[in-house]
Amino acid sequence: MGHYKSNVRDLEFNLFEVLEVQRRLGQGVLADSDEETARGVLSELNNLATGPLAESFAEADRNPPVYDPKTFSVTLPDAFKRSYQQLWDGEWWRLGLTNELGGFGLPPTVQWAASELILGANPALFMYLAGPNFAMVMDRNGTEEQRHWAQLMIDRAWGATMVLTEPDAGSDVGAGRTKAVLQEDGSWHLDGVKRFITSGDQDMTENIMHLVLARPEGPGIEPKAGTKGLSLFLVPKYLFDSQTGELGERNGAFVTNVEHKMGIKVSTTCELSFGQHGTPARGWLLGEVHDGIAQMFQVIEYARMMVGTKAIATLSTGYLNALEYARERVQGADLTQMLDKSAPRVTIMKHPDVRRSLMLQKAYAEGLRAVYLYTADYQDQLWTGEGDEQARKLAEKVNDLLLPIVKGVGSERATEQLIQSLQTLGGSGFLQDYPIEQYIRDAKIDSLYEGTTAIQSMDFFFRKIVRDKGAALTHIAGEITKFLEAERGNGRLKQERELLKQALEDVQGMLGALIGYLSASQEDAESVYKVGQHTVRLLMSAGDLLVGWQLLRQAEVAISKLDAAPGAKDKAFYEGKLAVATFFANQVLPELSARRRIVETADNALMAVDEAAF
Ligand code: ST9
Ligand code: FAD
Repeated sequence: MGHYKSNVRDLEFNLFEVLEVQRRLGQGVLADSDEETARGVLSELNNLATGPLAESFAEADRNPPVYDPKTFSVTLPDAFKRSYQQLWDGEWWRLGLTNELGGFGLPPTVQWAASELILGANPALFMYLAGPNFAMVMDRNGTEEQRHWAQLMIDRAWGATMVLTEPDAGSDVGAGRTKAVLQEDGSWHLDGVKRFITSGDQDMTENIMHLVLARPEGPGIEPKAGTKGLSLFLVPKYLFDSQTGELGERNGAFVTNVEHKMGIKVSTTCELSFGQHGTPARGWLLGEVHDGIAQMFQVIEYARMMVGTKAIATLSTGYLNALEYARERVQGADLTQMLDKSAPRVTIMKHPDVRRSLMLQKAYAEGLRAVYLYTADYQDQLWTGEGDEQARKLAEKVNDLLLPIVKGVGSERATEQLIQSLQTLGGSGFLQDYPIEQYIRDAKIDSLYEGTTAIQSMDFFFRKIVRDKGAALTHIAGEITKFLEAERGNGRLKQERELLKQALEDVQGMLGALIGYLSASQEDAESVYKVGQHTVRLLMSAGDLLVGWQLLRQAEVAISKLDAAPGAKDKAFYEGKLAVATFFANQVLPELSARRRIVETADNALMAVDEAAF
C-alpha cells in the first residue's frame, strides 16, 4: 500500500448528498456530464492517485532534483517523471479547462474534489501541470496571436510558471524592480532577477512559459509606483514559431539557482534571471494592456484555492494514517483500570486523549474539505453563468471572501493538526517509515506561499469585508442564520445550534470591534495597529465558524440518511458525521467567546514595547 489514504466517500458525500451538484450536470456547459461521469472521474483518478502517483512521493523527497549551474538546467528524479507521465497520458490536465480548450465539461466542485486526490497523493505533480491552466488565463486575456499560443501550449504540453517574487519583493509585490524595455519589433527585453519560482525549470516538458510581472519602460509609458506599475509578460524558455510552436533559440531567461528546502523538494524553487547572461530575455505583453497585477490575480486566485486544497488534502491523509495506526497500536490499560497493573492492554484508540486528538483532526480535515467545496459551489455558479448579473456578482464576491479562509485557515490548521497526526504515532511518527513527517515538511509551505497568513488575513478584512461593505459577509451570515432557524434534524442538534449561534455572534462582535478601531484611526492613526494585531485572529475564528457550520450542515444530512436505516458501512459514516459535528460545536466553538473578549479589549501596549525588550 502506498502512503496516500484518500477519502472518496467523503468527497462524494459533499458533492452528491450535501451540495447536490448533480442538479447542475447535464445542462449548458455541463451538458456532457452527469453524476455517473463525475463519480467515474473520482474513482478513476483515485486509482491513479493511490497507485502510480503516490508511488514516487517519498522517493522524490529522498532524491530531490539536481541542478547543473553550467547548463542552468534541472534534472528531476526518474520515478517522479514516470508519475507525471501517467498523469499527462491520462489527460488529467483537461480537468480544469473550459470546453472550448478541451475540458471534461465538469464544474469546479468536481474539478477541485478530483484535484484533492492528486494534491494528497503527490502535490508537486499538480503544480508541474500548470501549463494548460495558465494557458487558459492567456486565452482569456491575450491577443488573437497569444490565444493561438495558448492552444500551442496545451497541444505541445508545455510547462508554465508564475513569476512575481524578487529578493526585496515578497509580500510586497509592488516593490519589484525587474523591468521590461520595449523593442522596435513590439517585443520586450526583460532585465532583472526573480526568486523562489516554482517549476522554474524541469526536464519533463519541451518548453516553459513564464508569466512574469515587470515594470514596462518605453516611449509614452508613464512609470507608476507599486503593483499598479507592473505589467504581465509572456517569456518562454525557448523562442518558438508563432504558428507551429516549433522551438527556436534559447531565450535569455535562465534558472541560476535552485533552493534547498524543508519539504516539497521535488517541486523546484528557482532563481530566474532575465537578460543577465549575454542573451536577451524576450517577452510579450499579455493582451497589450498594462494591467499586470489584475491579470496575475486571475492566476493567484486559482493558486490560492489550490494551496488551500493541497493543505487540506494532506491533513486528510495524515489523519487517516494516524487513525489506522491508532486502531492497531496496543499500549497501556484502559483508564478505568489504570491502577490494576495486570489489566489487559488496549489499543491507543481507547485512550480518551487519543480520541480527542483524532476527532479534532477529523473535524478540521472534513470540515475544511466542506469549506473548500462550499467555496467551489460559488465557482460553479460563475462557471455555468447561471442566475442574473446580480446573482453572479454576489457569487464572485462570496468566492473572493472565502478564498483567504480556504488558503489561510486551511494551511494553518493543516500544519497544526498534522503535528497531532504525528503525535498519534508516538515516536514512530518521527520516523521516515511513515509518511507524516514528510507531510508536515511538505505542507508547511502552504501558509507561506501565495501570500502568508498575515497577508490572507488583511486581504480578508480590508478588501473582502471593509471594501466590499460587508456584502458577501452579510450573505454568509444570512445563510448561517437560515440554517439556525430551519431547525431540521428531528429536534436533535439543538444545543449545537445554540453554540453555532453564539459563535456567529462572537465573530460579528470581533468584526464590530475591528471596524470600530479602523474608524477611530481617522482621528488617531495608530488605532489601525489594533486592527493589525487581530486580523489573523479574526480570520482563524471565521474559519472555525465556517467549519462548525459546515459540519452541522453535514450532520443534518446524516440524520436524515440514518433515518432511512442504511447499511453498516454507511451507518458508521453518518454516525461519524454526527459525532464530529457535536464534538466541534462543544469543544472548539466556545473558544470564540474568549477570542472575542481579547479583540474587544485590544490596546496598543504591544506596539509601545521597545524593540530592545523583545
Ligand atoms: C507563489 C506561488 O507564491 C506558489 C506556488 C505556485 C504553484 C504554481 C502553479 C499552481 C497552479 C497549478 C495549476 C495546475 C492545474 C492542474 C489541474 C488539473 C489536475 N483578489 O490591495 P492593493 C489586485 S506566487 C484579486 O492596493 P498592494 C487588484 O488588481 C507569489 N485581486 O495591493 C488590486 O487593484 P484594485 C504569490 C487583488 O498594496 C491590486 O492588486 N505572492 C487582490 O499594491 C492592488 O491591490 C503573493 O501572493 C485579491 N485578493 O499590494 C503576494 N488583492 O484594488 C502576497 C489585490 O484596484 N501579497 N488585488 O482592484 C499580497 O497579496 C499583497 O496584499 C499585495 C499588496 C501584493 C496584493
Ligand atoms: P516576507 O514578505 O519578507 O514576509 C516575512 C514575514 O513578515 C511573514 O511572516 C509575513 O507574513 C510578514 N509580513 C510581511 N509583510 C507584512 C505586512 N504588510 N503585514 C503583516 N505581516 C507582514 N513566488 C513567485 O512569484 N512564484 C512562485 O512560483 C513562488 N513559489 C514559491 C515556492 C516556495 C517554496 C517559496 C518558499 C516561495 C515561493 N514564492 C513564489 C514566493 C512566496 O510567494 C513568498 O515567499 C511569499 O509571498 C512571502 O514573501 P517573503 O518570503 O519575501 O516574506
